[in-house]
Amino acid sequence: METLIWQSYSQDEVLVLGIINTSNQGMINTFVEENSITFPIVFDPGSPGGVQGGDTYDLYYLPNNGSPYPRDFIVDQEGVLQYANNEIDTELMLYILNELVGDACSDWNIGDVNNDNMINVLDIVSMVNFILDINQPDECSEYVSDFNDDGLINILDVIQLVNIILE
Ligand SMILES: [Ca+2]
Ligand SMILES: [Ca+2]
Repeated sequence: METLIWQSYSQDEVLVLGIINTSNQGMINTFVEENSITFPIVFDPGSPGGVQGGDTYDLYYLPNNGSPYPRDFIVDQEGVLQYANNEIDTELMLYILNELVGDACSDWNIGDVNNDNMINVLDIVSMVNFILDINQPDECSEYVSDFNDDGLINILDVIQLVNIILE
């Protein structure tokens, strides 16, 4: 959770929040320290102060036969619950997160830098402006400009765009 999710996404894309339902600050500190946790931990109001219970815990309770922990949930950008599990399945969580985060540019097409549904000389101009630092690309124009997917926008990408226009 800490390294694979919290540290691998930017914080304006994915927020990891730990909800803890004990009021024992010493226990919280030990857990945070032992697991090197840096994501925010919030207290569950309504917790009687033991190790179970609390308003959020009760609302999101999932019965299982083993430990009462963990409860993992993913809430999407619209506030809709997309994932709920009472065992750790990081691989599935990453898959869902990638689907949710990746969706932002899903209606953009590679090469259509200004997203007007046409690939033409205007897209070349936009791309060259990024390269010359005249304009800064937003996340999606950056994504559709990087033809060879090397994380850079440069002349190699312009050449591929020109080739597409000339085809
Ligand atoms: Ca265009
Ligand atoms: Ca590139």
